[in-house]
Order: sequence, then structure tokens, then C-alpha cells
Amino acid sequence: MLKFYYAPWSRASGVLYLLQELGVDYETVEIDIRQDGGLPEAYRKVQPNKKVPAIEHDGVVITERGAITTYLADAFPDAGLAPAIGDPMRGPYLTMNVYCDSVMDPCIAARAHGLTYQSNDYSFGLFDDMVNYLERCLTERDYAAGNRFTAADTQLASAIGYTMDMMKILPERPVFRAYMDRIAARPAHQRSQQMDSAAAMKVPFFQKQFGAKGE
Ligand SMILES: N[C@@H](CCC(=O)N[C@@H](CS)C(=O)NCC(=O)O)C(=O)O
Repeated sequence: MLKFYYAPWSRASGVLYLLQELGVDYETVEIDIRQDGGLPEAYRKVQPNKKVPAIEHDGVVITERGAITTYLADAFPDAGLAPAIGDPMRGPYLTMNVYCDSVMDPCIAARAHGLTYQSNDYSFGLFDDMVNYLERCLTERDYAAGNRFTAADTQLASAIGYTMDMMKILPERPVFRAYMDRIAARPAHQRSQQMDSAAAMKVPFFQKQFGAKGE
């Protein structure tokens, strides 16, 4: 039994995308992270910082996107989204699963909040180093870990899509755009985008923002 703690248009959206790529059955537990007064204290039992995403699989809770992505791709090997131990893609794959959350995400957040710092002030290093690294990766290969699609692409594509197209903080680079075009052609990506938007339009916060009525 797989449960997915999710909020639309959030950092849980990449896991929603992964679940579509995996094609597995799961139950969605929608968490209204934008509710007045914040999330109930009881949710801390699932996610220690009261955030999404989280999953529960056969009674075990897994949090943090990089861990969730790695876990799910290993738990459902038929989809072929996790390079096996011994595969030369395994290293770049694990690196990218973690890099998106531990380097890219905080670099973007620091930039969004106008934080200026030296590289060694923070473990995530400098914004420009992060952009240049991702650009180099996607110049050398078509996908996050190599020349075939893996679960790391659900991490990387959701991060690039959100920070370049929505936040407009990650600079537009031709290799980022070409990569996003490759991802956008995937039926699972299209499906997850539709599911995410449909779910967002039922959230009062977004209904107010976009004037949507929901269902
Ligand atoms: N380190 C967490 C971060 C998750 C995160 O920041 N989630 C945001 C959604 S965009 C959240 O739940 N925010 C709700 C809140 O802080 O109240 C991960 O990578 O899974």
C-alpha cells in the first residue's frame, strides 16, 4: 500500500510526476499547505517539518524528495527508472537526485530572498556554480544521469521547470529549454501537469488567486 502526501503546485509536484512515470497504484492524501494558521501539529508525525511531499509505503514513512525519488524507483524496478548498482549511471543518478534538493533548491531560495554570501558560507555554494554545473551536465548528456531517462529526471525537470519558467530565477539557457522540451513530450509529464493543475484549481488559495471556481 502506497500513500502520497501531496499539495498541488508545490515541491510535491515532482513526485506526482514520478508516480505517473512509474504507473503504480497509490492513494493521495491531499495536504492544504496554504491553509490559514498552517498545518496541524499532527501532520508532524508524517513530515517532521510539516511539509510535502511524503510517502508511506507498507507502513514506512519516507520524506525528502531525493530520498522519496530514490526509494520509489528502487521499489518499483519494472519501470526501469533506477540505474542498478554497478551501472555507470548509478553515480550521476544518485548525485542528481540529491543535488536538486541540497544545492539547487537552496541556491534558488537564497537568490529569491536576495541573500549574498561567499561560497564557503553555506554548504550549497554559489548560484552561478550551480547554473554552470547543470548547464554542463545537460550539454554532456540528454538526461539528468546520462543518455536515458531515469527517476532523477523527475527531480531535475520539476526543479528546472518551476525555477526557470515560473519563478524566473534560473536563467534561461538553450540546453535547459531543449531538455524541458524533451521532458514535455513525455505522456506521463503531460498527465501529471494536467493532474497538478486540476488539483490546484480546487485549492481555495489558488481559486482566490486565479478566480477559478473549482468543482
Ligand atoms: N526538504 C523538503 C522540502 C519540502 C518543502 O519545502 N515543501 C513545501 C512545499 S513547496 C511545503 O510543504 N511547505 C509548507 C510549509 O512550509 O508550511 C523536501 O525536499 O522534500
